[in-house]
Amino acid sequence: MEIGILTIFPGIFDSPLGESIIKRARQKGLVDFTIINIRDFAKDIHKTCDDAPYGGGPGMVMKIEPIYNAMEYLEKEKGRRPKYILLTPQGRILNDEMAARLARQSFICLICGRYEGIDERILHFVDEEVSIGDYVLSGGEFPALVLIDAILRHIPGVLGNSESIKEESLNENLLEYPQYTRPQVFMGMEVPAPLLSGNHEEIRKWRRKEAIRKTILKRPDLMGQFKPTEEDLILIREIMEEILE
Ligand code: 6GU
Repeated sequence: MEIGILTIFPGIFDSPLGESIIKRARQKGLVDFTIINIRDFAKDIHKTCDDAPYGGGPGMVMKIEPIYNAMEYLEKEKGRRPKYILLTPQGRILNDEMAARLARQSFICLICGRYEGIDERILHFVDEEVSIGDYVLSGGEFPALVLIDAILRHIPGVLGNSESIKEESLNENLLEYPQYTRPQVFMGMEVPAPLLSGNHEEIRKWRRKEAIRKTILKRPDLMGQFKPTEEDLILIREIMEEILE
């Protein structure tokens, strides 16, 4: 997958894209980044990327020409048009389904605006607007990194075997079951007995039940989408009785 990034702060991307899973994905040739400094495409002597809003008011607005010029450059360089995604708090809120869908694209370009906004005419040139949640961030750079991480996890080969197993339970709309490692007792807190039993069926059932319990207690909103099996229904009844005890 090719990912273009248009930003006035290219330095923000250096370390996050050069570590861990994303670094490994690049080394394997599974993803290639082209980071473009929008400022390089401002044509005036001062390299102006923002200006006062028409109609007055506070703050500055990102100009459209430098962004448009950067888009043209990217397309000429790569010989094709990417799917353009604008990171903005006005976009659709990112979820894993969206990330999986974008992972099937071969070329995307993320446009990072500053919070105060971009000239509205940018919308004529972008395919999608994405937000990462209902809170204010000063720019689209961190959201772009969040989106990249979420997307890459859906590209075959990016995750090792032991990493990708985790995906499945999340897809089912359940939180992960609780995990423990040594020591067996820490400050008097013991690892739950079923995990020490060596009985695979007992361990599987305990994990399933605790994943459901965690979801009910911490993210009850997810339970609406959860499709319980016959066994799950029995576990849910047990959990409810334990909660009401
Ligand atoms: Cl994509 N951009 C900004 N500036 N703030 C955000 C956001 C994006 N998503 C949530 N808050």
